[in-house]
Amino acid sequence: MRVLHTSDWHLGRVLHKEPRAQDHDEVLEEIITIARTDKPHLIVHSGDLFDHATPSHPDQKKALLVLQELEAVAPVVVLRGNHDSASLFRVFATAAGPRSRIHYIDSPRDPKNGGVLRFPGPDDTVLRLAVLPFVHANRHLDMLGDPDRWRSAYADRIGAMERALADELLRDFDPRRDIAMFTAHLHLNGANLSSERKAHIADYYATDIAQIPAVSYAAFGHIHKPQPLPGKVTGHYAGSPIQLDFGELGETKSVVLVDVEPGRPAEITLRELSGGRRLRCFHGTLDELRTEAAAIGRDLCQVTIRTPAPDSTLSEQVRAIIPDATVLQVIPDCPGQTLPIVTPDDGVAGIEPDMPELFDRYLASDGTKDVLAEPVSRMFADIWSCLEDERPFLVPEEDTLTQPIDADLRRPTEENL
Ligand SMILES: [Mn+2]
Repeated sequence: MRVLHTSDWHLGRVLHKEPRAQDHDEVLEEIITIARTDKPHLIVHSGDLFDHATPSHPDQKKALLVLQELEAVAPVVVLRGNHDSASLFRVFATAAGPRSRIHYIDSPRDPKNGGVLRFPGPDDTVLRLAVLPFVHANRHLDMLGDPDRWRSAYADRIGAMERALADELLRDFDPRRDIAMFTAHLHLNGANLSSERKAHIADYYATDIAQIPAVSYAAFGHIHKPQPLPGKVTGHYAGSPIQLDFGELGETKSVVLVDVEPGRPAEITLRELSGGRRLRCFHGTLDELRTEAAAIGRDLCQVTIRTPAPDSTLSEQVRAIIPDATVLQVIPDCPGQTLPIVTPDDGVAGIEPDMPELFDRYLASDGTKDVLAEPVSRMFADIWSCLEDERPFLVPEEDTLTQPIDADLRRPTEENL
C-alpha cells in the first residue's frame, strides 16, 4: 500500500502583513499533482490545516476544495493540530456527510471507538491507522504547580493514550495482511525545531518517543522542519509545505510517500516541493544588493542595509533594486543610528537610572529611524531637564519654520488685501 503524508499547511498565515495565499495556491496545486501521479491508497494530513482557529471563508473554501481533490484520489485523514478549531472540524465533518472519504479527527478518540481506522488496500491488505490529534494540556491536566511535574504529567498522559491505541492497533493483528500505522500532532523530545523561539513553549509539550506504538510508519505533524523521527520507530515529520516564517530559512520542503507491504519495512520517498515564494534575509550594502538582485528574484525578503550615514530613502532604493521581490522589512545598519552600548553596571548600585539614561539604553539597542542617534539623545536630555526645571523648551527648528511663515503672512497678497 502507498500512503501520502503531508502536514502543517497553516492556511491563512500572514508574515509581516504579507498574506501567503498565493504561495499556498502554488504548493497545494503541486501536492494535488503528486497525489494524482503517485496514486496513494491513503492520504494523511497530520494537523494544522489552518493557521488559526477562525480562518477566513476563502481559506475554508480553499481547504475544502483541495481536500476534495485529494479525496478523489484516495481516502483522506485530517488531524486537528494545535492551530485548528475542533468545532470547525466538526462542522466540516457534518458538511462532508457520512459517506465522505474525508475523515476529520477533531479530538482524541477511544481506541475501541474510532481511535483506530481501517482502510482496505489491494490484495486483501488492511491498513490500520491509529489517530491522535493535538491534546491541549489545559483541557486534561492541572497546570498549576511545578512546571517540571506539569510537563511530565502531560507526557505521561500522552504516553497512556499511545499505549491504549497500540493495544487496539495490534489486537488480532495478522502480519500476513495487516499493516499498522500511527498519526499524531505532537512534539517529540529530540526533534529539531525550526524556530528557536518556540523552544521554550514546546518543551512543556514534549512527549516521549519511546511511548509511540511500534508501527510500520508514524506520520507526525507539529514541527515545520521536515525530518525523520528521532528514535527507532520509522516515521517522519512531513513539515510545512512552504517556509512559513524566518525560523524556517533555507529549509527544503517536501511531502512523504510511504510504500509498505505486510511484514516488510516501509520504503520512504520524499517528494520535494518547489511551489510558493522562499524566504530570504539579506545583509549588506546597496551595491551588494544590486549584485544579488537576480538571485533574489521574487523571494520574500527581510533586508538589512549597511550605510555610512542615515538615509531616509533606503526603503525606496531597496524596492527599486529588487522590484520582483516582496520586501517585508528594510532595516538600516548605520553605526551613527545607535549609541554605543551603555554598560549596565556603571551606575551606583541601588540607584535607578534616570530617564535620559534609560532613553540612551533604548537608542543603544533599537537606534533611530533615519537620523543620527547622538543629536536625538542630546535633544531628549535637554527636553527632560527643561521639564524637571519647569522651563519652556524651545526647539531650534521651530524658528526656522515660523520665520518664513510669519514673513509670508506679512507679505501683502491679493487674499490679504
Ligand atoms: Mn504547525
